[in-house]
Amino acid sequence: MDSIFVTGTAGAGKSVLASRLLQWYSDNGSYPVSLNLDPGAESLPYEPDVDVRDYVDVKAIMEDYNLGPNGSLIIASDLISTHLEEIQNEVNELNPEVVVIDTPGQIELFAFRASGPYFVGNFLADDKVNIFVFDGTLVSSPINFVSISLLASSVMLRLKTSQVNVLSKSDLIIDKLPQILGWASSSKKLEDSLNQEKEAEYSLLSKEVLRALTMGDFLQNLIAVSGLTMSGMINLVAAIARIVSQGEDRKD
Ligand SMILES: Nc1nc2c(ncn2[C@@H]2O[C@H](COP(=O)(O)OP(=O)(O)O)[C@@H](O)[C@H]2O)c(=O)[nH]1
Ligand SMILES: [Mg+2]
Repeated sequence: MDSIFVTGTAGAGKSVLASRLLQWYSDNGSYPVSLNLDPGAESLPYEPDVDVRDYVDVKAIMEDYNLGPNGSLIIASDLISTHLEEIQNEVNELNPEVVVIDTPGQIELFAFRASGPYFVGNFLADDKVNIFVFDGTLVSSPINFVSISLLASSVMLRLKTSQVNVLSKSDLIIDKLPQILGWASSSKKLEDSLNQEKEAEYSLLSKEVLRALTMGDFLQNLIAVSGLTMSGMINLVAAIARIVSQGEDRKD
């Protein structure tokens, strides 16, 4: 069994992408299982096979601890890893070839607190990959692009897994797509665009961040996908297959 975690900022399109991956794998003869790790999810675009909400109840935490929704979500996210064993058992019983794992809406609750990295590190699977979703509608300026690239790199350092970076909602940003993909593949192009920015201070800071990311070899290609049209899904699945061992089997 291989595991594919889907992470990214709130609203980036994680859940939609998870649903599309599940669909793609089952349409192509694999047996995928969905695992929802977002205790705050109100509705999901797929039917979770295994669901953290069966173990962690955000509304009950609000009442028990007299908390508002944000405080409750923090506790709920911290509780995820305490249910690792039960969740692992549920997944193992289904015996899938691949498990697609949707993560909490807010990336900071998952990647930057202890629970998420613990869960990722201790969840048992043959191979693990993290898909980090760049929200296509957030990265239209070079300064935003650098910020999200820094976040993607921090998440990779926190989760310590192989990572595939994805640009979501490509159907909404068709005109901008060549430029954004250009930034991802060439730090020179990104620097050129930063040089044209009017906000000199932000631009300078972004250039310093870009330099650090380039030196650390953190900049990765982006795979543009659309959850609406399914465009780019083949490229994404191929990139995942290059990382997880199951890719060898699927080529047969
Ligand atoms: N047009 C378009 N909308 C998308 C796409 N992916 C997600 N969305 C929309 O973006 C919003 C947030 O998506 P969701 O998957 O719930 O984000 P999450 O918070 O990262 O799980 C929803 O309204 C989705 O319908 C996409 O590829 N194209
Ligand atoms: Mg979601």
